[in-house]
Amino acid sequence: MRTKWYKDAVVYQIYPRSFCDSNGDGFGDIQGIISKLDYLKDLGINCVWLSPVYDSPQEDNGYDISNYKDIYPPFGTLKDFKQMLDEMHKRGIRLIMDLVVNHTSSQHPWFKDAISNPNSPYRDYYFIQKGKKNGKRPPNNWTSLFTGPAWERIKGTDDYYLHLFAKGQPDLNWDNPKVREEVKDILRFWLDMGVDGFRCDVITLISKEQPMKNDYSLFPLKGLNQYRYGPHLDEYLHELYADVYSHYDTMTVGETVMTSVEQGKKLVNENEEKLDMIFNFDNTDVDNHFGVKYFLKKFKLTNLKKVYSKWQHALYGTGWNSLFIENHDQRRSSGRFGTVSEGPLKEKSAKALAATYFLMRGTPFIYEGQEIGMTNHNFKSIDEYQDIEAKNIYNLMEKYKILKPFLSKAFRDTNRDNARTPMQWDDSEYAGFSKVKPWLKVNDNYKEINAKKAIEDSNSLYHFYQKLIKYRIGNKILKDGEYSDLLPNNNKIYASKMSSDDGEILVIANFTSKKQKCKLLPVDAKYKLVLTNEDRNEENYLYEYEVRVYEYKK
Ligand code: TEU
Repeated sequence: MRTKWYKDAVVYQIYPRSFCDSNGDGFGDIQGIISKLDYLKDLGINCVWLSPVYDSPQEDNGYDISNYKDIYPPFGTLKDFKQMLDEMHKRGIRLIMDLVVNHTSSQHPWFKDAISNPNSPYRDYYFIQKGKKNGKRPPNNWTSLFTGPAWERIKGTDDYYLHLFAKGQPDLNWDNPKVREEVKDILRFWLDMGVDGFRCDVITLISKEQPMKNDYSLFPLKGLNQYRYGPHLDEYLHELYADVYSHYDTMTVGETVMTSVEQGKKLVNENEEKLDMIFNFDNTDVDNHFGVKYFLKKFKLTNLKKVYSKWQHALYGTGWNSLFIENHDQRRSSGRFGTVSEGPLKEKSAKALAATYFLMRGTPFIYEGQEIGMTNHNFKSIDEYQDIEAKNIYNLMEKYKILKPFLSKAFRDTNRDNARTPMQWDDSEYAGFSKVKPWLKVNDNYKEINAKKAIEDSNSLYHFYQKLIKYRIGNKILKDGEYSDLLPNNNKIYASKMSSDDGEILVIANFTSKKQKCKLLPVDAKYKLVLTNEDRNEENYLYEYEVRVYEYKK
């Protein structure tokens, strides 16, 4: 039944409100996605991860769901959705949806009933507790991942409800078996329609230690240790697998924030039947302190190598990796991870990064616009931001002005709207995303950076990705091979080897804007050069940001 097709997948993430607007309301939609499926087919990907399109008040851009079995009208209808799914399948593209079930929207009928009716059967779907001091204080000191207390008082009562994210995102109580049955019912609804799997939002937070106690640690995110890998997490994930996933040919990828490698190993161990792979954020945390994105630190290539090695070795032979450098919560990779975001080496450096993260054991993911080198947006004022997290941080800086000097740069560089600006399709007004002013400002550089231009230029990053994808899909050495870091202490050159019974693949990349001598060069004559971003070739040197991919087939 389960073919593990995901091991030969390259996944493209669509953030639907920013991808393509077909009906001229400035907001992306499903028909817009359908109109771009040939673009995706040409790029070569064979799976799409679609960020949430369910009905939602959109307080957190759809990560707050009010009806799990319907579509938010500005995106289209269920009929549009089915048409999109069919059109994808016709093109050999699978579809995984975003599953957001750590919390619902506060507009979900369950929650509305739970807070308005003291005898509601839905009260136990959530965490609703009496406040302390006759309701003046919340039940404990936990804080929200979006800043401020994690408890909100229910109007007119002494009760509070838990929300680890926004106020409009009350957490579901997974200890209630009825909640788990509801989730299974949602999963079956979409799988029976033909959907191929799920990206499971903050799935490692679903089990909360009981009772939920005050957290006296120094870490600013209070409560974290009581829910980041809660006591029943393994059990609940296996239950979903046994009751639902095992009956379909699915793929699941769990978003696992602040997860250790030991925990990761347990989550994706193929014998334990929970998740097929996870997104851990060790790679995107290499340029911050303590996993907090606002505490920026200088990037070092050796730190990134350590993360790659750690996860590649940990999961070898037992579980599968996800490989990614961008998503809708991260800033753009252009200018990050040792690359440059401007000037003549911009695309070349992006190609070097692309080849390094793609050619390991795992399923590669590409976030919309990454393939054409879209960049962070230099927003000029807070009015230009839309993201709830960005606004909350901004308000925090306004309230505590003392934080401003520390946080301003991090706020500008790391806020999530950087990745959410409309997809740049061409050089017409609004970048071909829409005919009218979009919901979020288009990046000013759309005339230079857009898909049309990228397709026309045979040397573009887009065409490099096309080659990489083609090379990756079905490649047995990458699928079964073991990773090794050939230069772990070198801060300028990245060099890795994948080896399996079928052969070897070497990736050697210069991560500086200067020519570098490389002791691994020239490579043995048994290796054939299969991909590079450089026309020139020097025996012992790599040109600036040059990457070479060599293959030896046994
Ligand atoms: O994000 C999980 C998460 O922990 C976020 O706080 C993320 O780490 C942060 O935004 C980085 O700045 C998921 C979704 O991907 C995100 O879009 C949602 O806002 C969040 O869950 C709540 O559903």
